[in-house]
This record gives sequence, C-alpha cells and structure tokens, in this order.
Amino acid sequence: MTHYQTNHKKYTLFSGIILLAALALPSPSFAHAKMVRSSPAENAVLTESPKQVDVWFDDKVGTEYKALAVIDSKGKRVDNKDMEQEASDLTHFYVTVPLLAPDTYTVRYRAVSIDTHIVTGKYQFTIKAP
Ligand SMILES: [Cu+2]
Repeated sequence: MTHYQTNHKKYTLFSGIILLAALALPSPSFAHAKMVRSSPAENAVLTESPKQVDVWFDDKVGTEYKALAVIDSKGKRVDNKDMEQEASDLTHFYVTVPLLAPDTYTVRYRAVSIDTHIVTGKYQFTIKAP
C-alpha cells in the first residue's frame, strides 16, 4: 500500500509538470489576428471621398461575427452597411461609402481570429476640403 501511494504521488507530480509545460508553450499556428493595413490608411488626410473602406488582417479571419463601420465626427454611421469579406482573401474586409463630406471619420472593425479570439479595433482618417 505504501508502495502504491508513492507511485501515485510521483505520477501526480509528473502530470503537473506536463501541464505546466503545455501551458507555457506558444501556439504559433493559431495566431491572434491583427489589422495590418487599411485604405484609407490610418490617419490619412484626403481631399476627396473614398468610394470604399478596406481593412486587411495579418491572417485570415472567420466569416461570422464580422463587422466594419464608418462613423462621422458626430457619431453617425455613414457607410452603406454592405460590408463584405473577400471570398478569395479572407484577410480582407470592405464596405462602400456614399460621397463623404470633409470631416474626421472613425472606422471600427470586428473579426474572429482563427484562435477564436474576437479582434476589435478602430482608426481614423480625415477628409479635408481641397
Ligand atoms: Cu488570440
């Protein structure tokens, strides 16, 4: 009986070490996506309205729970609510906009990473009268 308990304790300690090792390992194949590029670019100053707003992530993102919105300086949503994810490039979201007046606009996005984490963020661009 004493012998059994000793073995059991050793087994428990070994399991604990394996668990700690697993938790400490990075998981490079399930990276957390982030936005890496946009059009208009972050903090861009334009003299005419873009026709659409595009964002790209550094990894493909899920096709569910995605969102992309353009909001003016008064907090009003101004995009055409027709956001799409490019079927042949799942890193790419885009939404069309009507002719936008000079103002500073905020682009907000939401996506689901391959690692199942939700990625949200925002950036701004400005349209100035030419
Ligand atoms: Cu993540």
